[in-house]
Amino acid sequence: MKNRLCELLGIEYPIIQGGMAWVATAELAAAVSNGGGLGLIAAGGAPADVVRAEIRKCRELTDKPFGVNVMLMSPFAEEVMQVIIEEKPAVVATGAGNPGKYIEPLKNAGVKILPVIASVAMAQKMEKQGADAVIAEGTEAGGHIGEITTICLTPQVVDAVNIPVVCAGGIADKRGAVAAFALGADGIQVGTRFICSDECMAHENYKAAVIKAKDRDAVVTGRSTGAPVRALKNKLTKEYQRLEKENATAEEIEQLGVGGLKRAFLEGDTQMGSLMAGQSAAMVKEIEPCADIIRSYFADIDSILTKIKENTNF
Ligand code: TUI
Repeated sequence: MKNRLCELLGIEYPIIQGGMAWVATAELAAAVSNGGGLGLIAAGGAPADVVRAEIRKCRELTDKPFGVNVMLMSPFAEEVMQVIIEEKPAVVATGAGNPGKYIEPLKNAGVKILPVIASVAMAQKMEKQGADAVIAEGTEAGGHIGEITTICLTPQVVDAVNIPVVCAGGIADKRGAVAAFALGADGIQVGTRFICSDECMAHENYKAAVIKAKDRDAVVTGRSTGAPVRALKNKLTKEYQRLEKENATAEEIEQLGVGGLKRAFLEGDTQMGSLMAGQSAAMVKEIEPCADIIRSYFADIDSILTKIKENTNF
């Protein structure tokens, strides 16, 4: 199903892998790009030299287009953007903020820019400032989240902008992909499902926790500090919730999370590690190669979407 998003990004299937801090390494990004989607290296909170090394590693692993996700709350965001302008990956996706000031320099470097947004106003602002597409991420997603659900956010963003819209948050399988396209999206972004891929470098305990997760296990902490994060319920999230209930200071709460992703990803600490994952974790059942995961989202999807269109008025 080649469409305008595939044309824009030079990919075979309209699927982007979510930019998961720590989890989205060069290996994962390259595997997704080799499978026909767009892989993203997550810069997360990493310094610029680490991101440069990841970009170069990814180039060795794939000759297909790939991107970098820049987490704008990172203290290194500015220097990471500078490295991106020098290294020129095909795409930059941004999260957790407004990338406005970077759009022009990125465009001048020939890098496509896809901001993740969680509201209609932000989508319109990004279009006006020259973004190539937007990734509309619903609250079902993992990690740092907005408030609106995927099913409500996507059609509103589709109606509000003319650039391609990528639907994100809760898309665990082909049913979710069909729903996203029915809502008018041009593509999907998938994060959690790719944690459980052969090529994902996350500790096996992290992958096992995603597979074990049930419907109510992906909980939100940090609402009180204004930076809500969705992760799998464990000792760490319970500790967060206790501190929030006791009205602890933002510093105390934030201190608890320091190093949490590293503990989960590298050490496999499923109790005090931050097992960021979306609500779709409950639908992930097995570890498979990225290429197979991508194919499973798109098998026969054209005929399914054609049938839907024949039977409805949109
Ligand atoms: O960024 C994400 N998800 C993330 S970032 C992350 S790293 C992290 N580590 C520890 C604590 C907190 C974060 C883990 N997961 N998703 C994209 C996303 N962006 N979701 C929501 C937004 C967003 C929110 C506000 C985008 C723009 C925005 O605009 C704010 C403004 O400036 O108006």
